[in-house]
Amino acid sequence: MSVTGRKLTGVIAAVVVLGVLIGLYVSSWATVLPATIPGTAGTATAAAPTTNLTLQTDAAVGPQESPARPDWVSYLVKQKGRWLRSTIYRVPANSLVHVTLYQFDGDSGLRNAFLSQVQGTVGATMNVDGKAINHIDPEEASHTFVVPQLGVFVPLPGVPEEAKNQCEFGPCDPATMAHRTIEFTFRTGKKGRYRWQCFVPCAAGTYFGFGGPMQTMGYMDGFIDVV
Ligand SMILES: [Cu+2]
Repeated sequence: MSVTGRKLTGVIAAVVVLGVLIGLYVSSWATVLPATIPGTAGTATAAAPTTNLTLQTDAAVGPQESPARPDWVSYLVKQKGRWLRSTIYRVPANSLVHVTLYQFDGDSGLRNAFLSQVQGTVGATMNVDGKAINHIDPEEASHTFVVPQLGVFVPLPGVPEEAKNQCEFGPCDPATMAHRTIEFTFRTGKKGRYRWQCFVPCAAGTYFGFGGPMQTMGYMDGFIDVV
């Protein structure tokens, strides 16, 4: 084989190896999914059976739930008294889902003010710290809980900067740390997998705030498995 031929073979081999490595990286990134967490049975109403979901949002998820990315912003879900980092929830079809969400993060503001309106929840309303409201100030938004296919849009107001006992990293404790409590109920329809996500550019230090935890499954977006 000529020198050129050998060089060419070497380059082709290197390109193939690199391609395989990139493929493996992308497939592992795309398939490492958090565990599916079932909602817990709530009190059924006359309208439909009810499932409860208890969530929190943290400015930094902390080393316990994300050893590789402890400083990423994240949602956590409560299961059997413990906070876990998962954004995949299982709830029954044609039922009501009652969400209690403890918001520990400060505000980043919404880029699209339209999303500061509560939509698609029962009564088109949410409860913030015990008060029923149907919108927030767009600048006040810390995160959103949005299920586009179900038309559910819930903006989450942030914790004021001057609040005492701010949570540094998750899991945060609603009994002792500054937070907002947001409650709302939405109706599921037919069976299927529904994407949900945050729309606030909350990923500090990333491009336009939409990188890292905003585009990695298990932090600021996930699925609702309606079964
Ligand atoms: Cu967010």
